[in-house]
Amino acid sequence: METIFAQATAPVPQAVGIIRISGDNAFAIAEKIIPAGLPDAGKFGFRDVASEDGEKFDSGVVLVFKSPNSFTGEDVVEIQVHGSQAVINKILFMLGKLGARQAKPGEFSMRAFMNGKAGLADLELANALTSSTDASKGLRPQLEEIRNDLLFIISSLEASISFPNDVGDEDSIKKQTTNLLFKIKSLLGSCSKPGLPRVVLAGPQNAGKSTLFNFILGFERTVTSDIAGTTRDWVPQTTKIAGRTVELVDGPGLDASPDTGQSSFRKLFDSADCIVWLDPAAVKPEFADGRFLMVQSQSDKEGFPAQQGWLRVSGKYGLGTDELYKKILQVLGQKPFAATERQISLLASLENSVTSALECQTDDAMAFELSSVFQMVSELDGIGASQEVLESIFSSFCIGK
Ligand SMILES: Nc1nc2c(ncn2[C@@H]2O[C@H](COP(=O)(O)OP(=O)(O)OP(=O)(O)O)[C@@H](O)[C@H]2O)c(=O)[nH]1
Ligand SMILES: [Mg+2]
Repeated sequence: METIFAQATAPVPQAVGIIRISGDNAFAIAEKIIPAGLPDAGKFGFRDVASEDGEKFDSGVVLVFKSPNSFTGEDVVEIQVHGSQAVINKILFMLGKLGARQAKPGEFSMRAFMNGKAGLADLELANALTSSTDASKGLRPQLEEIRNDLLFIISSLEASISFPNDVGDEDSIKKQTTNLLFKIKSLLGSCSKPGLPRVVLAGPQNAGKSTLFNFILGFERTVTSDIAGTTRDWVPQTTKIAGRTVELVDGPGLDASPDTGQSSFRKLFDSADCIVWLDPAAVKPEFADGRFLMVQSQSDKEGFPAQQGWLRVSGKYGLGTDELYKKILQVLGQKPFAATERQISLLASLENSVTSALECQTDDAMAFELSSVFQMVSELDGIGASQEVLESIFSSFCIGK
């Protein structure tokens, strides 16, 4: 394969900058800028990095990986120099002059995938996980299990179609398919989106959202006042709630009418993992779902009798907040698998298709429906995905990955 190169670290001031070179000529090209020669494959060494005319750019650690024992599966050289962007740019420029090509976004990962070094589900996740998250397990083992179950069910169906007199246990096929559906449902239920869980404080104007926001953070992040409509925009802040890191969002006042749910706020609500709905008067919004916690705010004030099903909290004095934190953690749950939006929506389609397969009246129809499910599993872990699909997924990665 054509030799590609890129800076694998972000172009920001930092102690170390890493340059990655991968492809058929990676060793030959790297040798031209490392006068003392490359360390042996699988080893690393401290080397000067210099131009072909002997101008020394820097010195650093050089790592050599011989195909197939590298991230991409190709010959790879990694050069770790000091983080000066000027020096790194000079080295990148030299590599271009020596016949290597600047990698496209995600091209290293795409080569790793093409060479069977990693599954798409894991690479995609690894990319998404760069924003920190507590969930860290990939989907690959679960997908493999689903794939094996599917293969078994489809081949049992094929056998029953071809030899109707010999194989006749339709109930067992249905049972296995029902089990498969259960596995998909539970996998979907245990997937969280990468990134921090998002907790949104919402409710009518003057409900006390910003006051509670500031109380949770422990400092005056947003302005509070008795003028309705003080907060005009969404204010996100990373913080800890009972030990769990979350993105807490304070927002402008909303009313509880159904229209509110249709408005542009809907987008933020859709992306929220938990919505704390504050209202001293305890008017429940019609669009509340399982992610909503109903909170009667300003509970220290008189005049708002307690309502059933509502927590009572005073952001001003911190009353009821421990109970609120507990409930927030319950809504967030602990989801062991992180997945991207694409993976979650494909898993949801899997669930729908297996449900339809179970409703099929004939073995033929069921086998047909399940083969489409098989295609979807392939798309999830990348096996059988078209070149265009792969390119579009990997192009969302950073250069250098
Ligand atoms: N007594 C009491 N007053 C509160 C409490 N929470 C908020 N307030 C007061 O209620 C008024 C509105 O509070 P904010 O926190 O600004 O309300 P908000 O929901 O952010 O309002 P908008 O940003 O305008 O939508 C302020 O005068 C606060 O001091 C509370 O728990 N107890
Ligand atoms: Mg406010």
